[in-house]
Amino acid sequence: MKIGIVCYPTFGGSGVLATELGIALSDKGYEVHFITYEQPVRLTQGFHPNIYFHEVKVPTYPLFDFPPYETALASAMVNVIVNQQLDLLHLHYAIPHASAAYFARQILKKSGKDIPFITTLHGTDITLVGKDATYAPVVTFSINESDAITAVSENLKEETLRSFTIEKEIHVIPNFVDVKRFHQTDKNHFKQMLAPDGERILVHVSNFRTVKRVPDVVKIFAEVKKEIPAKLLMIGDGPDRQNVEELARSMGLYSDVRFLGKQEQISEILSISDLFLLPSQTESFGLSALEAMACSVPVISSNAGGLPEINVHGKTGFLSDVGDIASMANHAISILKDDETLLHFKKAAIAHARKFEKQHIIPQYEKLYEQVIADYKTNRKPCS
Ligand code: GMT
Repeated sequence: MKIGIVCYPTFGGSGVLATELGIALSDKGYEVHFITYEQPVRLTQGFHPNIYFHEVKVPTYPLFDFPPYETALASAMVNVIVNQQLDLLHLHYAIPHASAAYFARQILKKSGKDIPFITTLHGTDITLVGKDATYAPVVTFSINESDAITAVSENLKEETLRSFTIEKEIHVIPNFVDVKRFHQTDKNHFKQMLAPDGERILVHVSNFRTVKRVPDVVKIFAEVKKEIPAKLLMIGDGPDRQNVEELARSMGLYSDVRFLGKQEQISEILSISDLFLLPSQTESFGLSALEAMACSVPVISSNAGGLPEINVHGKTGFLSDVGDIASMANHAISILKDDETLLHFKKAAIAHARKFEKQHIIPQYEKLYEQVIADYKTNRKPCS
């Protein structure tokens, strides 16, 4: 089977998941074609003979204040579908991928070369951006025109049904983790450098957008540090990074907080970490927390969105109300206070993460692909 995957190529969770899915499918013998504007970040690690990357180029012109990416993307989809004889398109993040795919499919119907498309909803395409009136009509239409719709958590499915008029079933296929790549490895020399006096290491990974409430991470850390010697690693970059660096400086914490920026070897950093902090305003799933758990790192998170579906309160970590810094700090201290308790949470974190191992999840996508392709062939209607 030849599958086209359309995603954002950046460090965001939807692009990471799409890339991991493409790699897993190619390992199983599928031919995978990524269609996006840059090489997806996780695709830069190693060569995969069944994976092709098609760059969407968006030419500029003095008339364009906003170069039309969606048009360029739809044209790229048409070219790749025809030239590579794809069987299916799988879109990650609805905007603008689903509407571009609808457009491409309409174009191809004229020549009978049209193929079905599946849209996977990831989070902010529904919870923040998608339901904004600026985009909502196009998002609703193109989700409904998808041949199948998936959501990465039960919570996101419910949120989608609350916010849009959806006429089709939404299949929940949770995100997954490759435990062969994400597991704790011995990086003690590295830990020694960052925490020379045996301090606990707390870590946060995100795109530093407002929705992540990154200032809360620093405030939680400040409370923890009053009780337990600790260091904080901040991984990623984005609009709030500068403010948060300033906050850490103004709170006198800068020597204990390291802003490492975007990193590719996340599992190595997670391997030396004791606790993952994710106090998000909204989070449809929290892939970064799952990757942390796979590396035996317990999670202190908010209880927003789909987070309770992966972080089990009192077992793999703790959940608190959004913005409740005192509660998150107290829970963090309760995990970090002694080695025995920490080890207990670490073991529970990895055990729970294994339920989301890729071999349990990928077959759900494969089954859906086969069904969608078969149904499309049966119900195919020529363009009127
Ligand atoms: O805003 C982000 O966190 C990035 C965003 C994306 O789509 O790139 O992440 C969303 O998709 C991830 C993968 O499915 C989920 O793990 C994240 O929870 C989700 N983010 C939000 O809902 C805020």
